[in-house]
Formats: sequence, structure tokens, C-alpha cells
Amino acid sequence: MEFKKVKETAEKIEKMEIQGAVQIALAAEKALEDFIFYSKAETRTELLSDLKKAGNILKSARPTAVALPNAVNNFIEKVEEMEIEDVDDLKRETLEIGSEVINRTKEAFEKITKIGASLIKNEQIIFTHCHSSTVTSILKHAFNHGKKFKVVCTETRPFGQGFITARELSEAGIPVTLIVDSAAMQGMKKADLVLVGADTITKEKKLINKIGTSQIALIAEHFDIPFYSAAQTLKFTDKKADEIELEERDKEEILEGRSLPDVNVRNVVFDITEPEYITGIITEEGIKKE
Ligand code: RUB
Repeated sequence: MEFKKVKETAEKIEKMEIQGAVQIALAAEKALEDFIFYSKAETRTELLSDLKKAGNILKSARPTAVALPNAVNNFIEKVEEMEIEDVDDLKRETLEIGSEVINRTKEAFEKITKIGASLIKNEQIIFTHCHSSTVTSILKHAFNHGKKFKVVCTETRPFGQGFITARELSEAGIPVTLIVDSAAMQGMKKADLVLVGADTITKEKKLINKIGTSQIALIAEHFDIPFYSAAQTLKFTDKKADEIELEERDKEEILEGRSLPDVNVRNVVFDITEPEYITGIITEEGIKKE
């Protein structure tokens, strides 16, 4: 029962029914909390060993966004630090840790929302890519606080997460234009600000985000438009970019049923943006600039 629910969450993450680094981290944190709640472990050792197995199942769901392993590892480390032998007491305390970890992720999200919204000015055009729940939250907050602006977003091939962004923003009342990814140069000409999310911020402060982000950063540099990424510190890692696996997904997401038997089709879904193209990283601790 307990592992079944964890596997279900991992599957939803893998299939991108749950997508975007923060939502993935929150789902993993919630899955671990539920896992403890339903656990039938009779000793501390058994509980910790099961928890690590559950954590590994979740961590293996997607390889690139470090928020996922960071969230799982933080959770497990905190449980390990508790010197409680009685398994029922340990479960009770662990559930509290679960709520704390989830609240911390949510609080960071709320803080970034407010800090990010302060960058948006009236009458601006904001360019975004993919679907970042942090970015849409920033935009909705700015809009709900009276700022009038327009958004241009890419459809984000091959999975089309830009459609989620476009729908979410237009339902919130924000004027939004959807363009194909290859129209980024045309679509950015009149933009004032580029705002994207982040899957990982590496040791060298490189940004790993949805494929196409690095091209968008280059175009922003070309037009001298500020390029910001919204990333809570849970997405920071001490690993270097070349130590992070860039996820490669099923080529069917590109082919969509078309047959190309002799063609090597590759579906790499994240890329790396160099720090020199990044104006600032919006975190819950403020805007970090190099
Ligand atoms: C989503 C993506 C998002 C970041 C940030 O990729 O690249 O920009 O994850 O999102 P995918 P958030 O759809 O492949 O998960 O701000 O919600 O963490």
C-alpha cells in the first residue's frame, strides 16, 4: 500500500502529469509524508530503510531538476537526525517534519512571487518559455496588484507546456500571445523582460531549464533585454553542469506517430544557459546577481 502510492506519484512525475520543478518537489514531499502516515514499519531501522527506498523511487522519476533529490534528501536527513527509537513517536515527529518541509517550499514560492512581481512594470511585454508555476504565480500576482502588461509565450515543443502557461494566464485575465518556439526572435523584438523558471542552478551559476531556454537567453542578449530566472534555493546544487544528467525523453513525443525509420531522433528536454546571459536569479532570499 505505502509503496504503491509512492510509485503512483513517481509515475505521474515521469509522465509529466506533474511537471515543473517546484510542483515535482512538493509532490515528492507530500508522497513521503503520506508514506510515513500509512507505514506499517515496526522499528526505527525498518522505517528509515523503507523511507530511503521510497525516496529512491521518487528520485529516479526524472533526472534533471535537483529540487526533486534535494527535497527528498532534506526530508530523509531530518528524519535520520532525530534520535527517537520508538517507532510511533518517530512517525509522529516525522509527519511534523513533512509539514515543515512542505511549508518551507510553499513559503519560498510565495516570497519569490512577491519579489519577482516587483520587477514587472506597467505597459511592459514579458516573454516566457515553457510552464513554470513560479513564473505564472509572479505574473498573476503582478496583474492582481494592478499592473497592466502583456505576455508572449512559446508553445515549447515537443510537450507543449507553453499551452498550460497561455491557458493559465488568459484565464487569470492577462493578455497573452502564444508563438511557436522558432518565432522567439520575432516574438521578443518588443519585449521588455524575459522571465523563465529553473530546474537547476549549478555550482557555476549556470541555469538548467527547459530546452530552448539558452537560445532565448541569447536572443535577449542580442536585443539587450533583461533575462531573469525564478528559482528557489531548493533548486541550487553544488554539482557542476556537466555532472547533471540532461533528461532525454521518448522520441515519440516528437514524432507523434510519424514514421522515420532511418532517422536518429533525439528528444533532449533541458539545456544549459551560461551565467553571462542571466541578469539575475530571483530567489526567496532576494535577487542574486553575479
Ligand atoms: C518545466 C520547466 C520549468 C521549471 C520551473 O519543465 O522547465 O521552467 O521546472 O518550473 P517540465 P517551476 O515541464 O519538463 O517539468 O517554477 O514550476 O518550478
